[in-house]
Amino acid sequence: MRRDLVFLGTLISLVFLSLLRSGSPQHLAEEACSVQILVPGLKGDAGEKGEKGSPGRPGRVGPSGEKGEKGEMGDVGPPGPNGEPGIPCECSQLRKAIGEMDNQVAQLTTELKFIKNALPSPAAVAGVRETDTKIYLLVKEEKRYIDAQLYCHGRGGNLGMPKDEAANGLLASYINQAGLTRVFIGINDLEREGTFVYSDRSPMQTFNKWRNGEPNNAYDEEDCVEMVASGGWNDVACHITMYFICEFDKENV
Ligand SMILES: [Ca+2]
Ligand SMILES: [Ca+2]
Repeated sequence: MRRDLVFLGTLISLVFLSLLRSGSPQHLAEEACSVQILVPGLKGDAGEKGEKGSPGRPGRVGPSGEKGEKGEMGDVGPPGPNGEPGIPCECSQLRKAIGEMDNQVAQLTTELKFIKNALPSPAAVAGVRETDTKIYLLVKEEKRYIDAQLYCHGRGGNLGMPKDEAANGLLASYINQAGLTRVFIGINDLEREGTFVYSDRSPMQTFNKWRNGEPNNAYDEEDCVEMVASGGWNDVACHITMYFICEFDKENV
């Protein structure tokens, strides 16, 4: 814009000058001085730099960029801190308990020796019955046949298995003296109906003490055997509960 004004001013000055030259030559020198005043002078020195302007307004918010691709999986992190130390083994207490138990075992062994040597019938004192080879234990807990067998087996024995007249008579007197009428003994036909075996799986021999009319497999569900106070046998349902007699081989005790 400024350049255009300068140019326009120069143009007007030249036109005015040419008019003066063509119209009044005698006043040329005089007029030329006044004309020179109209002609723009030389460009001045650059002015001092202005003060810095105030910052402009912020621009409009641009459009959101495209979604970036999923980054790669990071490295495995460093291991976590160590856990707190565990409770130390109370070994001294365990040793102490074991030591006390050793003392008790020694004491019981001494007492048992005394009983066996001093008394005529140690079995009676201990509440069991015994023969030369067996020990019988009447268990006064009502259990199903299978649980009774598990109980005896868990203690290294079996349900009582009377395999001759002497053993059968011993069990019968045991039941009578305890004031009972019936107990489970270790005989069953669980595997094959009508084929009774002892609970150690040994087969039935010629000896038996079936009561009259037994075994009758009543209601088609009698696969276990009880002994009544007379010493007789009767097949009964296995799921009923009653007391029972365990037997143990002396050599295994
Ligand atoms: Ca049966
Ligand atoms: Ca029966």
